[in-house]
Amino acid sequence: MGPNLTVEVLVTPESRRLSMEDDIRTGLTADPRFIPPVWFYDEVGSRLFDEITRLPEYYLTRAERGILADRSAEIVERAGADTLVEIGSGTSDKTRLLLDAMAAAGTLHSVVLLDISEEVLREAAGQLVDRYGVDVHAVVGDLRSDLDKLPGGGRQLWAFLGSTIGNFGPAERHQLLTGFGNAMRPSDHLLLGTDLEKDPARLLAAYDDAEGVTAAFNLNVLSVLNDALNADFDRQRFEHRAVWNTGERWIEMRLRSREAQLVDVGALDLSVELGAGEEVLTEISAKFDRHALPGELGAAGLPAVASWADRAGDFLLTLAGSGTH
Ligand code: SAH
Ligand code: AVI
Repeated sequence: MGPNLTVEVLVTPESRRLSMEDDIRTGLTADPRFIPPVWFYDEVGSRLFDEITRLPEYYLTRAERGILADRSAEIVERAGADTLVEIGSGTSDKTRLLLDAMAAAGTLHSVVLLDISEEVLREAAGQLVDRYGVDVHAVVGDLRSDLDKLPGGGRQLWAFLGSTIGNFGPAERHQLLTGFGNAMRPSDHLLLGTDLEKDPARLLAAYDDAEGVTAAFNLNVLSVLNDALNADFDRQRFEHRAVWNTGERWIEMRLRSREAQLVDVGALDLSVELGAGEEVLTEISAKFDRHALPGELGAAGLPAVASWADRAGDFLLTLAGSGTH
């Protein structure tokens, strides 16, 4: 029998709509208003993110890929895993470096992928089956609620790459990491990618690129809400903003209303009155202190085992165990 591709859909169109309605009602009636970043990733948003990863200003993906190119054999050996579980997998592009290393070591048995973005997930999963000839179990789900529904089995290396962990605030981050620890078994490991603190000018350029791809990615969330919730956001009346929050050590992406306006969200029966210059927070992207990270992981029951930075010190990969419970 050949390798199997299984696609399990935990987020149905109906449950996605309910969860979006909940998030958007809460976010657009809050002060200040916000839209959770999970809703960026419809098919267009996922393609735009992929374009971002190739921008000259967006060093994160290149830096992480460089570490993986140099260190995957060592990471895989230390983790001793036969199953790769990738959370928020997207195109799973960099992940191939880990899978190549597992295949070279003769230990690659199967792959599990979890992402909210169904089209991109299906495409990535299909490509991995073809390339590696192993079983791939793709789960369309929400990493905030579905970690415990992932298939067990094998010695697992969980990969949470790209600094996606930074898109969650401190409390949610702790909850998420604790959720990883609870869903993993004692012999499993977590490989966590984190963007490190650096000159704010470089950060601002990475989140406000010259070509305007990040602006298009940010504004696309308005089209997502128009389509899914029958809202009437006019993208022309908003502008992209990237701001470094010095106190919190994170980048904020915001959408600024160019003028006073009334926006209708049909599915929520909600009218939102936005002031001229009012900003809606759409994403935080935290930047990490490599010395504080082991403490944060340890507090979530995930003791750090080893870490690797790129030569420029821009990005960090940390391998953590799950052995404290
Ligand atoms: N891991 C890839 C992609 C990072 S982009 C990389 O390192 O380049 C963030 C990914 O997480 C997207 O593919 C997006 O669809 C997914 N994602 C964001 N929020 C999610 C959520 N709540 N549940 C599941 N997937 C989510
Ligand atoms: C997915 N995530 C880690 C990206 C980031 O850098 O925070 C999303 C992104 N936002 C703007 N550009 C890229």
